Amino acid sequence: MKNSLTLFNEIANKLLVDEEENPVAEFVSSEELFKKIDLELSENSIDEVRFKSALENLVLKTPRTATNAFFNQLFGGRNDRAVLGDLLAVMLNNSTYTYKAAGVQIGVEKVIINKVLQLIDWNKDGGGTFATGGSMTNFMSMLMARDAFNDEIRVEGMTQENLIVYTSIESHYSIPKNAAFSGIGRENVRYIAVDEEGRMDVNDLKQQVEKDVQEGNKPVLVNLTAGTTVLGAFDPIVEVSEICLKHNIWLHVDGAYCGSVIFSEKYKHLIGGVELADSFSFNAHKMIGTPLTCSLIFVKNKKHLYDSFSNEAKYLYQTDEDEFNLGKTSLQCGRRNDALKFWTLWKSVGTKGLETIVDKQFELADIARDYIKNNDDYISYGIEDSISVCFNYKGIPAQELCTSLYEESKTLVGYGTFNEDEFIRFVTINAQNEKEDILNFFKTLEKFVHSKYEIAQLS
Ligand code: ABU
Repeated sequence: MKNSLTLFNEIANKLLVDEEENPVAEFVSSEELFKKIDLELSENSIDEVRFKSALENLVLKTPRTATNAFFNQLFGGRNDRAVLGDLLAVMLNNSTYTYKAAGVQIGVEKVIINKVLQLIDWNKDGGGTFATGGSMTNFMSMLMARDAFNDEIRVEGMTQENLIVYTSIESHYSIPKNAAFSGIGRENVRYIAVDEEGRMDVNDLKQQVEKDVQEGNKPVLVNLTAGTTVLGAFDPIVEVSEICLKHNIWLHVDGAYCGSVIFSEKYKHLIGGVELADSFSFNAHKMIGTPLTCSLIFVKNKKHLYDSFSNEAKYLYQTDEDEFNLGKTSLQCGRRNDALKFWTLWKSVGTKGLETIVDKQFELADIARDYIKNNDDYISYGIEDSISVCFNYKGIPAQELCTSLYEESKTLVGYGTFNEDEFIRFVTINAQNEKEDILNFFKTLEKFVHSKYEIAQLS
């Protein structure tokens, strides 16, 4: 039997070669999935030839998120050095809850957390940890906000108090879900209006908070977004922090999408004032380009992580201090090592290299915006200083166009809405792309529209 690593190399190489020629995988509809792909699990083992062929087929038919034709989501590309780290993490298979089980890998996580804390100026009392995604880091912030408001809730359960959470109408859908999970309740989420560029309207927030205070409700959390999912807008941190300070409300900055601007001299002003928040999160699997998932949350005072997430467990914590038993500040128990892929990348390119990765995405977005501005067939719906480039082409409904491009295996791009408008959301998050990849996207789109809509109408 062939060693599985040899098999991995053979299949991975085949994928790399195929991706060059076919950046979009053949479309397999959900209706046809089980007919077209051999996914069946049988009673008995199968021979190596059939196993390899089933695996190869599965890999080659899987949607390609690492190529220069994937602009659909808030991640993309394949960073070699980060992939190396993740492969090693799988080989090592540590669980990062204790020093005993993870040893030097705990150091990997701590060094990343400490470096980022320095960037925010939270290195004195601050702390941080990794979670399974942006929804979970938002959840952690909500739990810490709840417990900071009333530290008996985690002991006695929810009291009669109406705890209130504020977030903009453009924020991530995890906020109402997390309000349900945390016992705060979906109905206690106040959706704050945004301005014409998708940023939280500070006056609306102020009025809502004051109304709640007058009515005897208890404001506990304001969730700001650094990079809204559709437009990529950044909420105003400094002004909101004044409201939070006045009413003693926890301020979280959800930078899952674009919080990584913290690494860029040119763009870090977009999260200016982040040090005024109580917690801040970002996903390195988004702008930094590590494999999924690599989500980090930071707090100004690490006491809150311990207050909300630690629990004694004699069968687990048997050596070393809390400081090195990272399970004491984590939402999870068993926890995969998501830090190593970030570390291998950071170690190899340096902090300057991370900055280049972030800046490149804005450069690519500027190229796309210029193209749109200089071509009358496009209408722009986006904002500047964003890596989500939003537009429509020749008045074709965005949903229809994105779905056709997908089903005909041309390119993967999604659509979004803001106010009354629906448009294509083209995300330039793959820092391995170059100008020609961006221009190729537009060429592909135009050629597709020409053959599907224009020639078809003539004939
Ligand atoms: N946090 C996931 C957002 C997904 C998307 O809008 O592409």
